[in-house]
Amino acid sequence: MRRDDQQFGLAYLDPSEADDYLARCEGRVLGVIGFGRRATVAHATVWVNIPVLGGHDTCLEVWTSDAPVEPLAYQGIVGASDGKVLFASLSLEQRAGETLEMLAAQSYTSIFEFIERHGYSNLLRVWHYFPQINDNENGVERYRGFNIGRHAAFVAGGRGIGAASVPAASALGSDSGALTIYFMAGKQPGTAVENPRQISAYHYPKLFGPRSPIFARAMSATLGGQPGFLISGTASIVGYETLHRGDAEQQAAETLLNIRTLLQQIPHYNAAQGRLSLKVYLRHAGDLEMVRSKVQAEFGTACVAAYLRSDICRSDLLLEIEGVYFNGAR
Ligand code: 3EB
Repeated sequence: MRRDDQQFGLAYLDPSEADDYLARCEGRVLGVIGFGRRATVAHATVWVNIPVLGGHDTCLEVWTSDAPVEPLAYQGIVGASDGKVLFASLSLEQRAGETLEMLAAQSYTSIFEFIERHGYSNLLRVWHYFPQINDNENGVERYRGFNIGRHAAFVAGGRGIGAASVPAASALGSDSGALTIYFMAGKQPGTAVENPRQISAYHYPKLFGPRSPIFARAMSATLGGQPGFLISGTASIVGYETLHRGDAEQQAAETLLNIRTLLQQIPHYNAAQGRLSLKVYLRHAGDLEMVRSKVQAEFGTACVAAYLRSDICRSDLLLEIEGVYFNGAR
């Protein structure tokens, strides 16, 4: 049923589909992330507590390689690598007296150590989830505190903050649980792609926090021999400002225009032949039907999309969409 289970790629699956899929991909599974209600899965799964919208209780994000993988584990980070890329995750529980800033710095420091130790030093894509993203902690919004810690780890790790060293990313609020991060890193670097409609996030003015977020709008990389394109969390931001405050419909249109603009940056983009998967985060579940119809109108039914209920890192953003595009023969 899945067209891409022999290739490098990802699928969003219901638990009822997952066992067969995982059996077909045995030995090639890079990672499984579960959203929504916990279910029994025939593979180690990282759980993120954000509700799944659209009728299913659970959504499993399954990343597979076209080649055999081997497991990796070191100091609380677990994952797998296929010889070209590594996929791994970590969860850090926030204890009394700790701030999210501290956890962010610790996580990134461990991630850099992990990828360098295993020889995959190029961070390509990072996903972050943590609770109360828009709440205050010690006088600073938790997301902004997260940015301070991430920035400190980049500096301490001797990593530059620019096109050559910044991964694609997303950062979303979860309903509860630890700071959960999963990531992909390559032996070879990818190529960071920016959106000409937007200021690079790492150049955001201080208005959005003392330290800018560190991510590229997208990352172009060869994955399993195919040209791949990893699109960061994308929202209704033009320049550095949120547009259409309070209007989810216009935010959806602006977000889709930003995604289309990113896809147009890559020479291999082929709307008819490529495979596009989107993960759509909605602050308000009630916007599901409206956003889904806009996504379908923009990308058609060939685009696979998962819909989740989540807080977004700026309190005036009502939705955010991330994506993965492959131009590979089916
Ligand atoms: C934005 O464009 C929206 O902090 O890693 C999108 C993707 C966003 C990644 C991050 C934040 C991050 O600024 C927010």
